[in-house]
Amino acid sequence: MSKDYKQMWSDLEINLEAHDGLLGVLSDAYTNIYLSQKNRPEGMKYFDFVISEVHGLRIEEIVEAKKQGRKIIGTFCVYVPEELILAVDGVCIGLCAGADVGTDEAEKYIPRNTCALIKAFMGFKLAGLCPYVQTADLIVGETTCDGKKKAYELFDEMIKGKLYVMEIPNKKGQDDKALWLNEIQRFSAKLEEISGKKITPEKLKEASTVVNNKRKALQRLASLRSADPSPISGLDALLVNQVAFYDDPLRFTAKVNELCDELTVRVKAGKGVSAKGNPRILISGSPMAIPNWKIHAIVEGSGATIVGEESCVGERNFASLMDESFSSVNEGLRNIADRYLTINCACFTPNNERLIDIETIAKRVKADGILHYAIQFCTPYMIEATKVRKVAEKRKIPFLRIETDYSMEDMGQLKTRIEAFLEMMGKGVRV
Ligand code: BJ8
Repeated sequence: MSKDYKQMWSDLEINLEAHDGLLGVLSDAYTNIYLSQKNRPEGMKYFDFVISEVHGLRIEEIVEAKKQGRKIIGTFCVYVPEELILAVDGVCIGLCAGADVGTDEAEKYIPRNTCALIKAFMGFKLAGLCPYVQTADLIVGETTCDGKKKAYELFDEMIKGKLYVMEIPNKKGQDDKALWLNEIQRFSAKLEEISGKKITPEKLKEASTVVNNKRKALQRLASLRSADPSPISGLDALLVNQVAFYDDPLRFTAKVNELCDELTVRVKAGKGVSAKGNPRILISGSPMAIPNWKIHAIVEGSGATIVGEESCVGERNFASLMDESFSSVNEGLRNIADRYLTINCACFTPNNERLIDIETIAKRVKADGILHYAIQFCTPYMIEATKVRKVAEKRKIPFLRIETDYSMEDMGQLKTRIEAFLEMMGKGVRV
């Protein structure tokens, strides 16, 4: 950290002692997993800095934005339209948590067999360890999986009624589209109410361009990973995708594009993070919120390279752009509704489009194997794994299904299974 933020954390009612412990663990994990990698692009220095200041400088910026009257909106799902938040000059922060924190406390409220992501967002709040939650003026939940939907009811009491829930349909028919458009309109009215600012066509256009540019930069990064050898490790690419949820969008986009410029030079020179022909793995499944680096660390520590993530912390977050050609707010809201319904989350039924996405990505990144990752007890993704297996079979590449939580207890067992999976590479025939 560049300076002492104790007073700021104390003002935000952070549990200082436990927080020091958390930052220590995070810093050790980052040093072991990230800084020990060889041949990292120079452009990753910015992201290293962001992580070192994850509860420092960025929080200071957010506190400052709040002082200037901007509203801080926390979200848990890529279905919540960032464009609308920016259109009222708000700050959008992704709040999902990827660490085993406050679990005992969380389990006093929710069953043990709840997914680790839900336990973590509740645990971080109960343990007084998340300065992002503390700064939020509004936290947006959504009706996606049953676990989240019901946990939000309890979470609302913990955050003193700051929760707002968007209804996300479970299907994509005409009635569902109408419901979803109505939800977008309701959310935009809520944002106007709490910010005291009107969404104008100009503001919405400006916001759409900012968010689309961020998506384009992430698309560029994703496509550079198609090169063999990949110019960047899966771990580093995952980190960039995680940082996308809470960094300032303009600065983030500029830094991702700078990184991509460097990676383009690497690709032209045939340089990469591993040897040409190294096993290339596509990860598909539940989101990996920061600092969930477990699977990437094991796979890449075992010698393979992760070349794509079909995940909400990955392709599902940036694959489609919003149509910016609108001339009224109503038209813009329709375009937002259309764009967000292209996200193929396992909470929808049927969800065959996700399988098409996985096949397309696997082809583009030249995946030698698909590793399906589900957070333990994440029923939607655990069940869809059966269908994802068929995509791998169709492409005649190995498939591995993993269900795990945030603890480190199963590291040895996972390593053994992943190594056996990697040994199968080369037996598959690419079509
Ligand atoms: S659009 S994936 S961000 S809902 S891991 S809490 S699904 S039990 S996070 Fe998600 Fe939006 Fe869908 Fe994406 Fe439930 Fe599964 Fe836990 Fe999950």
